[in-house]
Amino acid sequence: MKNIIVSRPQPAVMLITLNRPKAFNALSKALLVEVATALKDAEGEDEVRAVVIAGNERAFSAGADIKEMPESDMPMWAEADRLKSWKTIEGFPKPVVAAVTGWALGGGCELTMLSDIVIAGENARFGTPEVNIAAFSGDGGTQRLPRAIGKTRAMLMALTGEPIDARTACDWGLAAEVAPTDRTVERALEIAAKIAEMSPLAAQMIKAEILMSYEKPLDESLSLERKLLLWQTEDHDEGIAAFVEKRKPEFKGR
Ligand code: DAK
Repeated sequence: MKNIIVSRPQPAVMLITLNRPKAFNALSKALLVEVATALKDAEGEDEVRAVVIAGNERAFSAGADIKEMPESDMPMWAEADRLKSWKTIEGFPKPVVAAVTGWALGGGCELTMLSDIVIAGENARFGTPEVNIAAFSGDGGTQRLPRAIGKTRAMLMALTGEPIDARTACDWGLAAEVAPTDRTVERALEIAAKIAEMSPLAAQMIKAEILMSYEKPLDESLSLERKLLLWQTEDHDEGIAAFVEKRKPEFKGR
């Protein structure tokens, strides 16, 4: 992989570090394809139970690669590899924690919104500046941003292109926590490690159910949730047994 670094700080946690520092981690097509490939690997490996996506201190990601845009003989947005990669990121079933330091702009901000938990470093800046190049957040941003922060704040960000700081992002619901900048990745890894201790079946089901609340009308999602009354797994039995026996559960993902 040329544009990302994939590591395993722990057997159950995959860390994907975006690695185009000179371009502020702009999301070139190649970088997106590599992220999607790493996530497919993570999906296929039972041992991986959570993923952390990070950038560097100056930039999580400055968004779509603006310099790639004129090279394309069709609208760059519509290229199949790009669209497929975003779809893979969107459909990744295991929990993803984003460790956001520096700029998270445009597609970079959209990538944070596709993550399940966002930890913002104190120096993080979130923004949707596409309006400055007469475009818009077209990889899900115009739809996910208002769902995350409400209409008027989304309009403010998208129509002015002005970024918001980490504390504001946290207050508005774009981030779950603010961490010291130099501890952001560590904090995200801690959270991922905690999730990795849980039953992977339960973790993936929780992710799917919470995402369902954004996608379906309430009556439909509640009735789907009700169908899970039949939920029965070995992990669930183990969780109950461990509670009764006052010991730590050992979840096997069955
Ligand atoms: N793409 C390519 N290169 C970028 C980049 C980007 N998005 N952002 C920064 N860089 C590069 C700069 O060109 C510069 O490279 P060199 O000149 O050194 O070769 C290097 O990173 C450092 O940038 P600066 O010199 O500008 O550094 P500053 O600290 O002064 O400023 C900045 C940092 C991040 C505030 C600034 O670079 C900036 O404003 N960057 C652009 C951010 C942006 O506009 N992001 C949104 C991109 S558009 C769709 C429609 C639209 C979209 C998607 C879908 N559909 C219709 C489906 C658009 C999505 C986007 O994300």
